[in-house]
Amino acid sequence: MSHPTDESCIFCKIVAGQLPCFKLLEDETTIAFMDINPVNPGHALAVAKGHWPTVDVIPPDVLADVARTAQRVAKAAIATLKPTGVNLLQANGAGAGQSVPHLHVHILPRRPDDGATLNWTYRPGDRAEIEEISRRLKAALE
Ligand code: DGP
Repeated sequence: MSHPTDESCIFCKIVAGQLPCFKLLEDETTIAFMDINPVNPGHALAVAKGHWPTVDVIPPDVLADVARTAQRVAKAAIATLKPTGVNLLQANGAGAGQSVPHLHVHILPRRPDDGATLNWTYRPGDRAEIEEISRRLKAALE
């Protein structure tokens, strides 16, 4: 299936396999992978394969596909990581804290006092820990 791309977009490069990621799943219109700057352990992203920056321009059926993928990842996170809760978060525009203008939903497994807020400062995560959690999530995907 063809979709719009932007050659300067980091998520388009991940979709195209030009940049590595800890991939959780992929289907015709979406991909899910671990966030490289996790707010907390298990932070993952459900991403449209096509380059639509924000919720107002993405076709509704693709948005629904992204939601379905986010749900699958959230279910795996709940089953495997047993967080106290999960936030799904999706930002549109710099004023909303969006740093990558390619539509994505954050899956944030929560822990008590993890300090997660609506907008956060990006810090590189521990790659070995991200990879280990990605393996556990992948094994739990339905
Ligand atoms: P937002 O600020 O809502 O646009 O979220 C963008 C997220 O993408 C942020 O949490 C960090 C993450 N991110 C940025 N660059 C990369 C990358 O190259 N690989 C991965 N896996 N995640 C990235």
